[in-house]
Amino acid sequence: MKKSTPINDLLQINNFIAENEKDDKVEKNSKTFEKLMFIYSVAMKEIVSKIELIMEEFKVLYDYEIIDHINTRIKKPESIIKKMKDKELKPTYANMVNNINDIAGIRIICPLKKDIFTLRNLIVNLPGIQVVKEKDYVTNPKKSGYSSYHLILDVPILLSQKIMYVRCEIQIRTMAMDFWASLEHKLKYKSKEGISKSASKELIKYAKMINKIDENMMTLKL
Ligand code: 0O2
Repeated sequence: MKKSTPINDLLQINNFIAENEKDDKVEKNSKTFEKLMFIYSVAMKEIVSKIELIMEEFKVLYDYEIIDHINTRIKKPESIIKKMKDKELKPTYANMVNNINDIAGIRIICPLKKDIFTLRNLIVNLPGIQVVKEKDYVTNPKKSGYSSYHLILDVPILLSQKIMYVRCEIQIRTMAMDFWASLEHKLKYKSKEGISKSASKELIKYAKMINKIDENMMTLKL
């Protein structure tokens, strides 16, 4: 009888980049890029299915909608290259897989601020998940007013009986935080000069108002 392959071998994402290609410039039409994006999308689906299970569990067992909705995206090649440039890195395959943490991006939108922390605790304790980095912009918003909880995770996926850890970014925020971040993001990218000083000031003011609303919403019984 044929012996089954053990699942304890680890596969590295770097294995999918040929040795002589590691320092090559990222080329969006290459087979290598296609393979890497496939791996990121598998990891993204894997973690999303686990989060959806948490969502269903809360709905069915506790009659509570802890998640309003989940958005996912694979970062566009142009944005990956721009981010490497902003980080003053050469746009190579090796730099891409080693330094860009949000190629697979998941955004969880929940009703209340307290849901963010409940979800954070459940996600970091999921079996197999490795936490690389956390940024709590909910407790400490960014200077811009931006508020969200960021988790950088290594998510295990199974490929041909081998486990590979793939980096994903999860952003968790309330509906109100998402409203602010989406509009601010649009404003930022609309003009080359970015947001004017006076608009920035207004946005900081609105972020504070939104934080107040999020706090007050928690006093209502949902
Ligand atoms: P996009 O287009 O949303 O993908 P890291 O390398 O992971 O340690 P990183 O990614 O440089 O750190 O920084 P950070 O602060 O964790 O931000 C990552 C993402 O958070 C951004 O991705 C945005 O999605 C969001 N974000 C951060 N700051 C702001 C802000 O001031 N306003 C808004 N609207 N979003 C913000 P990208 O790649 O910049 O953009």
